[in-house]
Amino acid sequence: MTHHYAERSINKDTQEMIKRAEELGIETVWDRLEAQQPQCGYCATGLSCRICAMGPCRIDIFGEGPKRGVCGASADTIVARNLGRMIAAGASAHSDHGRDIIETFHLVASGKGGDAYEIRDPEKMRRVAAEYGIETEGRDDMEIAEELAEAVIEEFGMRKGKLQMAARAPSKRQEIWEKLGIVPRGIDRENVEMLHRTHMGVDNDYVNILLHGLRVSLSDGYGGSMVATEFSDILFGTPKPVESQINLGTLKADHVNIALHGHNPMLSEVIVRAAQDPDLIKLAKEKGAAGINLVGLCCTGNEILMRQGIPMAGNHLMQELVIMTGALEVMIVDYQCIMPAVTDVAACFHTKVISTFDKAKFPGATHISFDPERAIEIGKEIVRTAIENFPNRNPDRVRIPVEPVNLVAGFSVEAIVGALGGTPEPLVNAIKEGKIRGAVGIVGCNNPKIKQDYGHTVLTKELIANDILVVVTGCTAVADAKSGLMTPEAADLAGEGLRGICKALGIPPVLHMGSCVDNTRILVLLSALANFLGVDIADLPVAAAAPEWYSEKAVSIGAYAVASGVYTVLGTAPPVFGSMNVVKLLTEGLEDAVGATFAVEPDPKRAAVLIRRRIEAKRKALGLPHIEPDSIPMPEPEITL
Ligand code: SF4
Ligand code: MSK
Repeated sequence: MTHHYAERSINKDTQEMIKRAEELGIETVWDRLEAQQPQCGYCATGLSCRICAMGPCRIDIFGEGPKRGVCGASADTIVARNLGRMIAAGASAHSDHGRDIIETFHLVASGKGGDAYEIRDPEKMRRVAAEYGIETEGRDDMEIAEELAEAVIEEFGMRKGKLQMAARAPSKRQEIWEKLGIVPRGIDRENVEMLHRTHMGVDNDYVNILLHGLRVSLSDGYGGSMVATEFSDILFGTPKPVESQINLGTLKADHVNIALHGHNPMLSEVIVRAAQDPDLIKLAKEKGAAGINLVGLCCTGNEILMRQGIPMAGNHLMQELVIMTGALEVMIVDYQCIMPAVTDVAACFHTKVISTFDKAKFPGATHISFDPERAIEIGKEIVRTAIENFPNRNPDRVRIPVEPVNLVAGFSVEAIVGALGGTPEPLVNAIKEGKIRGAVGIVGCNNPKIKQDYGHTVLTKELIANDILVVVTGCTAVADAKSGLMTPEAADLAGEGLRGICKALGIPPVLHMGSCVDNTRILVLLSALANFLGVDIADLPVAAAAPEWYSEKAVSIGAYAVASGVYTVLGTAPPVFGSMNVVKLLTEGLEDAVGATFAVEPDPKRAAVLIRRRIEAKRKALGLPHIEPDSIPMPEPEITL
């Protein structure tokens, strides 16, 4: 095996554990990526199609090979169809998560939530109910909850023409969607329509397919994902700033360690309670442990970090490595972003992987079917399993490589506006004066094709140094926090204007807004800023980036960001380069249609310049003090596709 660990991640904990994997001869995601080389060029450029049994087909745009599939589909059609299906898969994943949350809320509303769940933010519930036109005055919480739950569940496959929460977007944005015919309807409807359109012999017009792709993504952004965020807040509490710690050093050698991995907070919230149960703590002590230690991974980790301050072990590429510490009794998985390989790694240690959702089973894992009506009982059963497994740990194999790093998380829109004194005005004024030049959402995953966290952290540092406020979610948030960027002291790395504001408010220059479904918080914040100024989102000095994305969900997120008017820079190439028409549409044509485009730039220092130029151009258009965009020099590329 080659020793690539220093090139694979910027983080000491990850490097150490990759080294450990090599010592133990355990395969990791990086080894498997290497084994896949060279990856298929047709698939990488979106030019392969296996939609029907006349195929599979592939288009050879460069050589003498076929220019059409068996059915006659062109490169444009095939690339657009593939991208459309990626958006639909990502939107479906988010939205099915949202459906699970709203169904749990419905259970609570109908009095079947047992001891496990309650409405922790009734005020927010009343606000959302009012948006749905539900009478709240003088009514009991549970009565409102039931009516609201039914209205939201109905929206998944609704008959009416528009998702309610799409009305949160500025009116100018809604007019653009109306004009293009992409006002989002029910999530199920948009996704099914995408699968229909991309069936052989239906929609063969790449523009038409991709416009519907935007509509699908909007049904995720203003539907499925927004439902997941809003109703998680209502059920589990709206996040407020909270201190915690991060990296593999959050595992404790003398404790029973349990990692919570995936995306859905329904079970993890219950596990947090079960881990505080005095009987279970007593049992842990009887087994020789000092206590029970919970750590998060990926976005389930973000959910319980934001609301409960549970420490975070790491992001996407660390899920195998956390097991290799030898100190993990149980990894509880729900769904999304869980590599099937975790059970192979767990088999080399005493760690048990427990799958919990019937729609997400993992060969090699123990399956404990989660039922919200028996949530507490199941939560305790899982924690007990972890405790019983503690004596099976081999202390000689335990390696906890680093000390944890501090962080502050929990910046919901409510928390941000609260910190500003109840109105976005101070933020708007700081932007107007140029103390803050703009704001950027950096989101998305890790991808082993990129040195882990390099893209996230370099881009973040470049932006804050230039007085651009950064908000983060998902695995970006984890990356930035591990690098110490999520403490108030990190304000010292910011430019003078941003530094002053962060110091005055006692906040970090990088605000953790949650999990990947919580990108909807960014949509809500942007709408609030645009509405405050009476402009469209596309007029604001803002942008988005996904420097290390890998998942179909990220494609949906990118699409709804652009469809909302936010310029979005991707660090890894989506499979579209087989059609220059599709590339031109995504990187240029969409500007006229929705006021924003995608860009692809693998070098985060160059991505930062693209974003700064965009922000300065928007400042100029708004008549705000600005730097001439073209005067910002573009560095030579250090990283290429
Ligand atoms: Fe080939 Fe057309 Fe079938 Fe795709 S839909 S596999 S291009 S024949
Ligand atoms: S977990 S979707 S790797 S952000 Fe949300 Fe991280 Fe991306 Fe999964």
